[in-house]
Amino acid sequence: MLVVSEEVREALAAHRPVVALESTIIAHGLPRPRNLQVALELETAVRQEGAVPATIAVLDGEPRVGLDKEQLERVANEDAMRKLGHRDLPLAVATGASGATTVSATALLAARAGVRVFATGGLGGVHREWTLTQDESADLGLLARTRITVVCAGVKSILDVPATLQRLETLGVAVAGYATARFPGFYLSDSGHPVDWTLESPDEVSAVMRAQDALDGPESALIVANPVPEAEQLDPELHARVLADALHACEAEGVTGQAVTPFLLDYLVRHTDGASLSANLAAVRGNVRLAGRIAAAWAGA
Ligand code: PSU
Ligand code: MN
Repeated sequence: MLVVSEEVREALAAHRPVVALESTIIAHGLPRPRNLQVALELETAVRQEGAVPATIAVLDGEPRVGLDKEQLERVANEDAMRKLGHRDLPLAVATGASGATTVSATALLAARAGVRVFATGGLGGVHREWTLTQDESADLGLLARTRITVVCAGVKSILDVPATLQRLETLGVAVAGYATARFPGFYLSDSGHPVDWTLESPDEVSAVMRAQDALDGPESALIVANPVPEAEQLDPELHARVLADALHACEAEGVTGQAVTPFLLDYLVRHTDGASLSANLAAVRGNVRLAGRIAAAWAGA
């Protein structure tokens, strides 16, 4: 049922490094036409680390692992691209729909294809209004049951960061900071919350992956939380001020449910003069490069 591109299939068969990339960030997380440029740029960054990129999406009901340029263009530009979490996959397949995959759907498809390392921007998590809405991303539950290594820059500060860390603990998902003892804050190098473990090199990450397999515990993920470099982060004061304003505006305008995240992200981009977008891209770029190096260490292990 999975359509794995020839390049990705050959790389996996030869035990060469492969990095899975999600597509929701392209279809729904970035403005056009910047989104297509970023999609191509991220694939190039993976190649520069000596790994093969495998961007994942569902096109006309076919879950695809590894997209060509034309297929990437469809993901970036088609209005009919849905946002697919893992629960949506059978529905999209059976109805022939097309959609970009979130972290949960990407992790599931990557693992089924035999791709062990996955790079993204930020994970979904627990929303601040959880007590009213019970809105917690399906990313967390899926990562508790999928053997994959996800390189991310933490979660966005528009979410409830400590609640998200607590849920990851409860669900039994391993979390390690990469060269930091602090959980990154997506736009910021430090969310203000600690992590229990720090890994210092791709080899060390790869050793943890081997230990996960050897221990044969529940099939859970490893989250490698990689901070955006301090020089490229959003100014923390600007971040705090605009985030507070955005949360107020959201409440004042009565924005709720699925509309909350796009509203807040758009507000941040508009009220930081694009600085939040620059920090966002710097974070994703760094994650993709690190994932390439981890995939190389894993392939050589
Ligand atoms: N965080 C970002 N940008 C994104 C997402 C998260 O900074 O585009 C996307 C990811 O694909 C993530 C998804 O898996 O949002 C989570 O959505 P939800 O909360 O609906 O599960
Ligand atoms: Mn959500």
